[in-house]
Amino acid sequence: MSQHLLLSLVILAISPIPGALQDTAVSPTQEEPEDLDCGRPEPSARIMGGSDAQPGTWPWQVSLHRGGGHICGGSLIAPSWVLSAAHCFVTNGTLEPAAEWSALLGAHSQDGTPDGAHVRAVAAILVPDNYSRVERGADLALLRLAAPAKLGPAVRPVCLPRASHRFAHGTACWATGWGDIQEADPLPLPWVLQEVELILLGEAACQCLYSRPGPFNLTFQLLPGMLCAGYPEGRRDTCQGDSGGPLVCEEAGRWFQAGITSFGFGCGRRNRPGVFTAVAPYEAWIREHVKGPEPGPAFPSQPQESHSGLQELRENCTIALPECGKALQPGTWPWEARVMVPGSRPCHGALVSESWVLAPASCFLDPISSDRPPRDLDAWRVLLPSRPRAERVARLVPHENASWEDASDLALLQLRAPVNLSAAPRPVCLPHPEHYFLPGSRCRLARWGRGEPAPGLSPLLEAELLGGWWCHCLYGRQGVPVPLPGDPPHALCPVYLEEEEAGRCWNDSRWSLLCQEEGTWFLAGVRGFSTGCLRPRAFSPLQTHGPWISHVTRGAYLEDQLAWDWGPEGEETETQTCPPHTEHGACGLRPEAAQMGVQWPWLAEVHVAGGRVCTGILVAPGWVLAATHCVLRLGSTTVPYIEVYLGRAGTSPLPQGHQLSRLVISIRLPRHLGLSPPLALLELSSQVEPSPSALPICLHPGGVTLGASCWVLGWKNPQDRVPVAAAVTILTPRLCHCLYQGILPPGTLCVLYAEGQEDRCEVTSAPPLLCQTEGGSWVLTGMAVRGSRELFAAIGPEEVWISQTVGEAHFLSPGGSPYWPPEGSNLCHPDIAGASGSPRPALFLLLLTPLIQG
Ligand code: 4AZ
Repeated sequence: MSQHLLLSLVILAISPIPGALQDTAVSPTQEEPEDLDCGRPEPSARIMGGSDAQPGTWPWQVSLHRGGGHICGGSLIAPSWVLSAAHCFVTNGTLEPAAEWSALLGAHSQDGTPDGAHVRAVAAILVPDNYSRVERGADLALLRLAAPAKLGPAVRPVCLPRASHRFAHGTACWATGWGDIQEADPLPLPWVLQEVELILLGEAACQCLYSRPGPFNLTFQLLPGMLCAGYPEGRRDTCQGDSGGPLVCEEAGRWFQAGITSFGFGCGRRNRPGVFTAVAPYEAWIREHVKGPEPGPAFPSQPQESHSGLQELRENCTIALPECGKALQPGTWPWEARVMVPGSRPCHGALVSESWVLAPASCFLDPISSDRPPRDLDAWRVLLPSRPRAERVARLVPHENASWEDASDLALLQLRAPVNLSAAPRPVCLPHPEHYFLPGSRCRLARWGRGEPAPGLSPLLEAELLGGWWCHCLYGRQGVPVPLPGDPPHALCPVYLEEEEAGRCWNDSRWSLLCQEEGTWFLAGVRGFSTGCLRPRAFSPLQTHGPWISHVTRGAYLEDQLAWDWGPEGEETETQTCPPHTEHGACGLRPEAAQMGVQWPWLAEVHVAGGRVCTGILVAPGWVLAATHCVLRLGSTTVPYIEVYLGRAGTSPLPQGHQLSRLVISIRLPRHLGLSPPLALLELSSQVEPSPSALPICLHPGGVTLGASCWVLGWKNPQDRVPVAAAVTILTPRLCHCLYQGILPPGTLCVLYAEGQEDRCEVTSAPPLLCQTEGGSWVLTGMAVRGSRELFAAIGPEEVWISQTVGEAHFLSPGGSPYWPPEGSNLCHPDIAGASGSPRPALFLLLLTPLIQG
């Protein structure tokens, strides 16, 4: 359907009721000749959460077709006139040609044409001049049929209310249509007309519900000429495809059309009732435009309850709270379901509604012959918390793409009888597809599937959710842009707030990720994989599966986001990509704007016994590189007691759990560089989990590449150790050689500080030289030479030593042009040689050199 209004972003707008309507308003006391019997179905006798209508119950219901299919609903108001919604016929501000439309009258199902049903061509479509978009109101249209409808038991007009009439809020009315039965879930064959009872909500109640921030953090201003009907708790509602159809209320034995289905925020969502165009305010407009020889619409007088004005004032604002995801204590999950299949270990899943349990499909399907469904469902049992007896299983519905390896390893099990939901068991909440779990959300693990965790592993671990950029760049697929907030993420990543306990191995256990929003728990991700023995760090998001789950279960608790502070990431709208990974994973990541975690994830403080603090750089999960002269006393033969801190940004406060420390258990020196080599590799007592506060930097075998920008990273003050970066240019080897008159050991880099940046970092801590490549990776290029601000021991030439020592150093592939353009002469200009004490005048000379030499 082209009028795709689902989740249409709703804007704040107040526009006055169109003046034309008021000018021509008809006096309520004026008696109309009652030329048409209306609003009376033949005596005898979805819409979301609705049910099949009986044939003939709603004889004014019209189905409006274009291109051979049902697009919108409508209502017959006179033999030649159908009332519908403007948005069905206006695309990009243009009214579609009437000739493309036809009206199906007297239909009960869209499948076949039963007695009395007939089709009429549409001769004209009229839309109010002030209609622009649904959220701005005036969403109504009049359709003139090319020939009058054949009135009969299945085809009769509805009554219209007069402009003065107010339908009392709290009235139970009915909406009808062939629209979707849930968001993105079309009405199945045989397309029987659906009916649903909806309660009229007063303006104040509706505005109150729609003023609560919703997805995309937008609210909606209810305008005059709109009315709401539904329930704060949602679940019963109109949906896409019902638009233009009628909302009718019975008064004095006749059915009056109170509203035209217009829009809403999704379908059946909590606190998001359907919004309808109120028909009464448009009496004058309808009368004015319905012309012709046949009888016009009927506006029979309606008894008006006198206190309706007061009702609006008395109405209170009832917000519905989620019915899912409530846990009294973390760790005792009231939705925890254990599926017992004879002959295998219990499979852990989650209760998602009164009758459905979600669990991995791989628990139940044979990976080799997964197309063969299990036959012994009779013997299966489901154990739920606080239930005296095990539940029996009626049905197993594997995800259509269920396989052992991918993120759709999901199956739904239907219980034979629904369970009574109380404190326990209670279903967990599931996210809608556009759900955005805020960075920093609090999460925990829950058992998932059949893996047996090693004793002592605690799912009670508390974690914080990483921002989308970090999660995607640490674990995401390369070359795929970082999903924007509101787009489904590829992964959800928790960072644990407790230190990893050494010696525990998380291999072989499977977990799901529960995340909390305002005290309500969501099943956010499943199948967290762990690499090595580390804790599971990337989960497959469940949100893309929400529509499948609600399609199968028809009752799962899908919830909108409950927390809204999007922070800087939410405002980030530019698509971003990630720097390349190496064979050992991500390295050298640093977001443009500092988000959660530290700004320099690989920067370590190396605390040497005796009080000295040196700069260190994490080059692998268990290794830090530092300048030898800083960590080892000259001539000393014993390894000092050294502690390494990661995840610190000086004294600035960091979220709990982001700081970690390790002891140094060995120091390796590159002996091939002589007796006092400049670089030292420090082996840590245990590896660190990659995170925004502890992530190895990248290395580059060839040194620096063209286009890289380089910095000396240190701290200004050794006491508070707040990191500072000074911009530098690395000088060409020839200039370096000339400046220092060839006295430098091979592999020494010389830098020139940007104007005014010379004194930013103090030198006794031996700061590193870093460069950011054009691809975005941060590369460790050098470590400071003792006592110098300008000289650095190059890292690139030590690739073999580093790789052999640490095993998983992140050497980027050597591609890329070198940093320096080819140099002409090897000779030093006499004025440059010897100017090493003051590199700035020397650089000046360098720039002049071609001229001098020329
Ligand atoms: C639609 O897209 C639509 N839940 C109609 C009604 C509602 C939402 C969407 C109200 O036509």
